[in-house]
Amino acid sequence: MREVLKVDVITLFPGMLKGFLEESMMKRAAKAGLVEFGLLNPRDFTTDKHNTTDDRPFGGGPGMVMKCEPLFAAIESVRTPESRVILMSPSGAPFKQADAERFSKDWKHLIFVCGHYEGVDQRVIDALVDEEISIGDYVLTNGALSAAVIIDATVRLLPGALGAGAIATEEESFSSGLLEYPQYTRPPEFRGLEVPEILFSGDHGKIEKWRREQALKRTEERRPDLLNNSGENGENNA
Ligand code: 21W
Repeated sequence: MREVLKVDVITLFPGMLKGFLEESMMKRAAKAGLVEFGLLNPRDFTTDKHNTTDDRPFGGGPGMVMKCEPLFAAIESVRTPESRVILMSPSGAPFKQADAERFSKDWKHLIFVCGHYEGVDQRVIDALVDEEISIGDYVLTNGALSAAVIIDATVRLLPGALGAGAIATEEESFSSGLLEYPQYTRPPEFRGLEVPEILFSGDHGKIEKWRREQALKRTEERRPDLLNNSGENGENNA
């Protein structure tokens, strides 16, 4: 049985996460004692009178770099030997479902450090960061929303986080390695738009086979990269 997962987020924009953490499954998981959230603002760890969190890059160049002192102080205020420190960074490793599974199982304390401006002083990364993660190939203004994405994907995997009628992970997209098959519900005809006849056949073997074919066709069309059957995906999309 899992102990409570502590999740701290260090960000200059805690307001971007506050609403998210107080809504929906995050709120429920916290109320149920599965997870405990903390928000820390590096600005609160500054000691100069202007509360400086960033400065110009040595060597020149555009933008600003997040300074060591406030980030070290913020991280060290919550870090224990059991913490995993994760930097949200456009140069990080691409986030995968397997990472969410790992975070939900292997650690009792996650600390997400969100960058801003042009990045974070490398000494923070070298001294305190265990891994760097990106959520995809597009440019955000800061790491706060990316941390929300990781937290959402992780918390829903905590035992007891899904309500009744929880879907087994095995059946889900990205765990099977395929995209999902198309789904339909009542009515059987809407504005002349019909539901595929096979779904009314009652032949569960045939329905299963049709769904697998649909999932495969969709994956070939939209995400051929997922079908690279080398085992590289760590999945079994048969
Ligand atoms: C955007 C930070 C651009 C830095 C060295 C010299 C976290 C993110 C972020 C941001 C730069 C993620 C540079 C997908 C994202 C994030 C803010 C550029 C330029 N470095 N996943 N010059 N996309 N973004 N640094 O943007 O913090 S995870």
